[in-house]
Amino acid sequence: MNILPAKTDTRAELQERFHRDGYCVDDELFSESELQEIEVFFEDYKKQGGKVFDGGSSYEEIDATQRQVRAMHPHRYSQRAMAWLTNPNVADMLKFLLGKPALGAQTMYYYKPPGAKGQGMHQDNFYLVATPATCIAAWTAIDDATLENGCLYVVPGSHKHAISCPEGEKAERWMNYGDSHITKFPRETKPIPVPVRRGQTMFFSGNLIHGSGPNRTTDRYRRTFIGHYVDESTEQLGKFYHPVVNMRQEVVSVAEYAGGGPCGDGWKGAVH
Ligand SMILES: O=C(O)CCC(=O)C(=O)O
Repeated sequence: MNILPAKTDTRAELQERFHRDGYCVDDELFSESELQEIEVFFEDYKKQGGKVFDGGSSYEEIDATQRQVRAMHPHRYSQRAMAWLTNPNVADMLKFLLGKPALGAQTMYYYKPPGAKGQGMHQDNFYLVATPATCIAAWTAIDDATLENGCLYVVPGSHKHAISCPEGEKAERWMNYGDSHITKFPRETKPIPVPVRRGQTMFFSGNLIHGSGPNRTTDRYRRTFIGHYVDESTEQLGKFYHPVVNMRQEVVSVAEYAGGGPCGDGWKGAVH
């Protein structure tokens, strides 16, 4: 049985943890009625085969055989998803953690149904290639996320490591969590699970090594609304993450990443 964390930490403690470990978990940034709205919206979206937005479908089946499904970039098609990306409480916490206003770059919704496999261990900024500062995620649980239904795992402190670039063909399977291009895990620090309650938001650095466990239950989804952000000083960002918006929902100009970073000129980022 998982013990889920209760709300106890001050903002200053969360900030300290974020800088020390690369992540922290905050509570109640979304109201219960907003959580219900998100839940209903994405259930409807799934029922309609991802065709409920103006602008077309963005419902993505990552791996049909593993029942791993997610919606990609819903904020581009829905004003409501844009409002969740720019939620004032999330924006305020991001500004507190980053020391600068945040810009929104990506939204996703993971359904993670019973039987879904996990997400391979990775660092988000390998994909977003935000420079000079790394990206940050705000990952909000719509269901309690536990060891049984596939909560996130993180390597605390790994945000202080550089981005790991793929080395050769061999991808390591890390436990049951799917393929990962990261072949050299910082072995001195083991990944740890981060169970969270419905409505808690986990913030984590774009350099933090993280993934998620499989959903081993037969009857519980592990749904999550995720926003990926960069800070206002960002000069370049991978081409899959434009347009970029500020927290007033205005499009702001950020150049497309031109290559030449830690993984070489050929690497221009990817859909994450
Ligand atoms: O929710 C998951 O299982 C993985 C999410 C993730 O890797 C991310 O948001 O960067």
